[in-house]
Amino acid sequence: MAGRLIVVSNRIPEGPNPAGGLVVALKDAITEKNGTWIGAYGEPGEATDSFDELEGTPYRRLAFRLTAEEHSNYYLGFANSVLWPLCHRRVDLVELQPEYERDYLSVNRRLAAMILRILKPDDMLWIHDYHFLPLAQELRRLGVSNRIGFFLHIPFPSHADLSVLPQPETFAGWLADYNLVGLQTGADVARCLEMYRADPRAEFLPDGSVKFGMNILSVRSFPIGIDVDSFIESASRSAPSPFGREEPAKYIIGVDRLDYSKGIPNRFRAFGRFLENGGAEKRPCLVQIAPPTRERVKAYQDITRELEEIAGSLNGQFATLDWTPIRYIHRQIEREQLATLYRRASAALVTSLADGMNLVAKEFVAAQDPEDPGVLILSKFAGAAEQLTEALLVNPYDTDDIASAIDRALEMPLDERRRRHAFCMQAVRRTDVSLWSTQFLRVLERCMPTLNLPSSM
Ligand code: ADQ
Repeated sequence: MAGRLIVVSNRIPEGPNPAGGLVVALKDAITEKNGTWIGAYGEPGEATDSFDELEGTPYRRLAFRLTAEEHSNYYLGFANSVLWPLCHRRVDLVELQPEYERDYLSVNRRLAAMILRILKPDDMLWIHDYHFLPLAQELRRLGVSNRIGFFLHIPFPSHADLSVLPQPETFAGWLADYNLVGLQTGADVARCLEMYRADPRAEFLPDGSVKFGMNILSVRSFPIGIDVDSFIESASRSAPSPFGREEPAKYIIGVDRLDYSKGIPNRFRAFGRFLENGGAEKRPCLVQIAPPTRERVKAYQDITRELEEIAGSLNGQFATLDWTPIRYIHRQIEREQLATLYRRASAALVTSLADGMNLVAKEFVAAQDPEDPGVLILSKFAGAAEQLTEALLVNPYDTDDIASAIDRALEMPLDERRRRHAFCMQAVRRTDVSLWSTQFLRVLERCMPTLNLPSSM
């Protein structure tokens, strides 16, 4: 491919070596293709109409700033109080406010105009996530016919949930101006195609792509993964215990952003049930690492309080002088420490109520000692369950199901642990993050180019 690669994501990678998964996934591709990364940066301030160029990376970084109002309405509002709950089956938490959608559209429009000024005819664009669903439509309105790919990191909403939006049909229109829409799983692709099947404007072509107006859209799954070798390397270094002298004899690990979609209260309750059912005699500890996010959104304040209450009450009920059942750490920790924590754990609990993929599940598998691996307990509603079918799959809404999986994980014989781990490890390798980005870009390059006419004015 001759053209450059332009990546757009919510936050621009900060500093020369940020550890985030997306940066690791795209750093090589973007550096090789003389690429540019576009994203928001800094604190809200003056609106910018042209990009600020940031120095210090092998690829070009162009940053834009949101105003305080845009941050409230576009980011905390439409993106995180409408689209996030909608895509995570929490329509009860959707907050519809006209100014949210207004600013969501205007930020995307402004960004499209800024991108137009730096775009060359053979550049390829890769847009990431729900913050930018209408970006291709805005670019097409400006006459852009470059190939544009989109990847949705979170679950694709069901047709029924979409009807919560005041104009549900806009969703199909937004996506229809991309050439390729990448989703995490086969189930996401099925929901997306169900949306187009119900839309009279869409027509299915024999190869399964969707014709919508003048555009032809491909919808495919590209399950995201981790940088497997570097994670194995971090985990197998003989690092000192992150607990110092306070390491529990046996512990189960949970690592999540503090988000209601991750099912952490259900996990705590199930751990309580396991303790009640006789598990307390084994004195295991649940180590939960959950840094806060989106603290200005009420649903996030509510879950923070709820978790503190459950953890406090279970510790009150079961703790002894030398054993605290739940250790709840409310902050970010270093990646190296995280790898060591995973490796020393007897099991991991991933109990998302809905989750695009869940990289913690893959990190935990990669971090294990294959000779004596820990057991992954995984929600069947996390995208990762489509690949990690030999994890102990649980229904996160069923407290008893999770409680008995905890018991089973802690009692599992070594040969069964090895067998399940080897299977999961193969799946983790098959979805290594470098393959993920290479495959997406290869398919995007082969997509039919767009005629220079917007499909949905
Ligand atoms: P997230 O919802 O952020 O991502 P996840 O896939 O689990 O969820 O990734 C979280 C990352 O943050 C992991 O790499 C994890 O190690 C790290 N992390 C979490 N808590 C941490 C802590 N306390 N300290 C340090 N690191 C921590 C969204 C979607 C997911 C999808 C990803 C990638 O919601 O479903 O898998 O994007 O597409």
